[in-house]
Amino acid sequence: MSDRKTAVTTPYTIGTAPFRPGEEADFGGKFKEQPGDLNRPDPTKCSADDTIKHASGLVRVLTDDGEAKGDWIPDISAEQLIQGLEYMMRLRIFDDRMMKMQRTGKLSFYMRSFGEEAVAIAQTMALEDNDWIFPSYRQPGAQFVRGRDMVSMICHCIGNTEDNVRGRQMPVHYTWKEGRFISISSPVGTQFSQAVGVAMASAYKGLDEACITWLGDGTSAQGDYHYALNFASTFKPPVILNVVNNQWAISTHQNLATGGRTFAERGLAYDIPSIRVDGNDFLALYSVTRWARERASAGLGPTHIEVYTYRAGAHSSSDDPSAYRPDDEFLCWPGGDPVDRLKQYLIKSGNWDEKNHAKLEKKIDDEVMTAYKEACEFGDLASGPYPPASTIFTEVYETVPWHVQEQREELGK
Ligand SMILES: Cc1ncc(C[n+]2csc(CCOP(=O)(O)OP(=O)(O)O)c2C)c(N)n1
Ligand SMILES: [Mg+2]
Repeated sequence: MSDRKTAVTTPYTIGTAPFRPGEEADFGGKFKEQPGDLNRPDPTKCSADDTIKHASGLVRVLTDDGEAKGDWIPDISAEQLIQGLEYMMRLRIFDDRMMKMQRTGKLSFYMRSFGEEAVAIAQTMALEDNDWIFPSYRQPGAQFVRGRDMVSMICHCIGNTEDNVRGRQMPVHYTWKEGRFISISSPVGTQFSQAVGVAMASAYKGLDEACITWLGDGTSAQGDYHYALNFASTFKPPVILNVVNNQWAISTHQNLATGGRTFAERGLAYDIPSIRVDGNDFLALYSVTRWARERASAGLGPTHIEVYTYRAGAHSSSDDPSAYRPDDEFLCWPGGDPVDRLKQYLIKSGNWDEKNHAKLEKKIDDEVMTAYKEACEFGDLASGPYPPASTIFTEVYETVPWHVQEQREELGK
């Protein structure tokens, strides 16, 4: 892997992208790290020192031949795995349809989770129902696991009268109180400290309610990441802190953010057990997250995880990756496609087949289109209706401050 090129001539090595448009992308074929390389430490006793190898290595379960191997094989049934596959398929089909809506002027903006579907889905499935989710814009899939209705998600993306945040958020910046899915913020990284704070409150109240949060490789350069790790290190609350290293922060490659070490290794300096996991391996992700959840229940506090994956799609509907990377780079990613890898594993273990897969794909696509039509009954982007202007002033403060009241009166709403 030639991923340590130098951006400028200095006495130091400053990382840049391994391949640029017009170059041939080549990540060396397969990962050198293999399932079975790393042990699964006892979650109820593990210290940061016990994870030194896990922070620089890569926890995998699925082999290159699509079998499960090693200490990290999770305790999960075939039915649950089929459910996980269905959630991932739903997210991918939903994303594809919504992206088409954006391209035809029916949504103002959109962001896909393409290539990273396993992340939010496997990790949320590994949690308890009363755990709190502090996502970035790349984890809307957690809502499918928690059972959010697609119509309500589309109403939000349109910003119509049934949008549960009344147009106060950009599309895809979901919030869903019933599912303990905390509002996604546009300024990246704020969720990390919030998750640690809520986890501290949960520990203080003696509740077995963990928090999970994610931020990107680029976002880990924000102070928010370090504030959160510092508090997590000091107070040891039940929190799962994920850095999703999907190789890119819009057009900036992750090599520029690390300085050479892995993202996972940074957690060791805060004395937090830290694990690097193949983010396209559903079984490995589920297993590592379950392990972290067991640590939280046992009162051992935080776990820091680097989810190693690849952003296969554009950053957002406003981005054109052909300006900064080869178009087919994602096809060379050694982690492959998370949906296809779980599908092949289920087929190989005799629990799934192509016929069922095609049938399910068609069923989900019909569901998405039916949900879109239903959502438009509450207003479409071109002609509304939209939430009334008065909602700018409501549902934010329990007691409306005088200056907001004054502005509302001035507007006459
Ligand atoms: C505080 C802040 N700075 C900059 C931005 C603009 N911005 C939005 S996403 C993004 C890149 C984030 O990349 P990464 O953290 O790797 O997440 P990914 O998109 O890859 O999931 C940037 C710079 C922002 N939204 N907020
Ligand atoms: Mg990124």
